[in-house]
Amino acid sequence: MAQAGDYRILHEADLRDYLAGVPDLNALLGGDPAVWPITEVGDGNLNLVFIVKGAKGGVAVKQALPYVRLVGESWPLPLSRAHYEFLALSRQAELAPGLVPALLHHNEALALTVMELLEPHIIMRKGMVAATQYPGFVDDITTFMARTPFFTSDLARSAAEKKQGIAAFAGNHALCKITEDLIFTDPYRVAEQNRWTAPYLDALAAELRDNMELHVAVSRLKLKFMASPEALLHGDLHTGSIMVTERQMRVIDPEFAFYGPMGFDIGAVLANLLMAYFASAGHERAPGDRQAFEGWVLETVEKVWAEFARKFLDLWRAGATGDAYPASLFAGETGAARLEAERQAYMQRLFADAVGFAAAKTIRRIFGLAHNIDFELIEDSKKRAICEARAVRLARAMMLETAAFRTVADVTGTARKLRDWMPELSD
Ligand code: SR1
Ligand code: MG
Repeated sequence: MAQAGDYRILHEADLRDYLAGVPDLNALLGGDPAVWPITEVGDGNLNLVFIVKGAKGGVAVKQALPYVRLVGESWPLPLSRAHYEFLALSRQAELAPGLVPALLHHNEALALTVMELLEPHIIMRKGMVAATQYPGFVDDITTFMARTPFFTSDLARSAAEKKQGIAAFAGNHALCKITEDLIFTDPYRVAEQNRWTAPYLDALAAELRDNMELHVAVSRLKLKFMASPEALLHGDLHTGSIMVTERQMRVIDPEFAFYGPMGFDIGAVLANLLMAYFASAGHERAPGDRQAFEGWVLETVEKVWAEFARKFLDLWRAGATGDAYPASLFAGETGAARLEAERQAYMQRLFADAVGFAAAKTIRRIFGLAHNIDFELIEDSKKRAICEARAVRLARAMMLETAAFRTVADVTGTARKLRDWMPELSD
């Protein structure tokens, strides 16, 4: 793992020399290293990301900074996150082949990873702001969402293997702490880094600070996040961590990976689609001009859950090689029927977890430190606040009345009804 002292931030000239000095990368890039264009393109919150192009090919290079890029050196952050990201990408590549970028090179000391350059893929969030539909997305994301947790869970692994998995990621606690603070705590208290579309959302922000029922609900979710190592999670599975073309998808950036509750990643995907839906009205150039896109988003929310559940259950029915639910306890027809009922109950519990986590993921993007471009690119702040208030209304209900959302159609139906709801704003 990266050691203090061995590490240095690689600026353009250093990076050029470094890549030229790695024979495989030099050959892959090709031509004269002196003329390789190198562009820093990182627009995430934590790291440096470079695109390097040679005569023959290109690569993406990611280097962890020893601090949070979004905030600066006043917020130090361990370089070891690059180790966990590399480890997670390696596991995900085995479990969900072709759905993460190919790994080309890793340097632990420099906290640096070189990956396949994804072209012409773009960050899905950006595409959705432009109202682009992605017909290949559901199949790819649900394969990733089903296979990576299933094959790292007690349903597929022996107790010993599972605990080794937990141990391998247990050191990534600084990244978990970011989630624990920024998602499950800060939006519900006075925190220096909180921000929202003021003054319009002032009353909603105050409600988050004062509503004890919300504090209980979000604290239950926080505990579940901290104390339920069900499977290997991506840990930050929003639409900014997904690169797409119309037909292809790759999941990137698993630096928040750890063993946690499966519903957290599922909730992240659902929440980010729902936020794209609510933000869409704010990007209209003419009334109704994004209707087809909005219909596709809600259909996608429904299909993501349905396809995820189908694929996960298929894996469980076909390959329950783990120590949970021993076959010897479910013998015969009665046992098979009881086990199937148990699987259905498991999925219902997982859905409820996803609904709760989706709510928390939405609220943090509107009142916490890290916002998203879905809303941020709506220039007119009153318009933005209206879109955000609709998303918050759904999220608030999902957090406080989780059991009322029995099916994914309950979620999309409520979202649809809120599409044109006019909130009362502060002024
Ligand atoms: C300080 S990091 C803020 C956020 O950026 C990452 O993408 C995670 O979502 C994290 O919560
Ligand atoms: Mg990221």
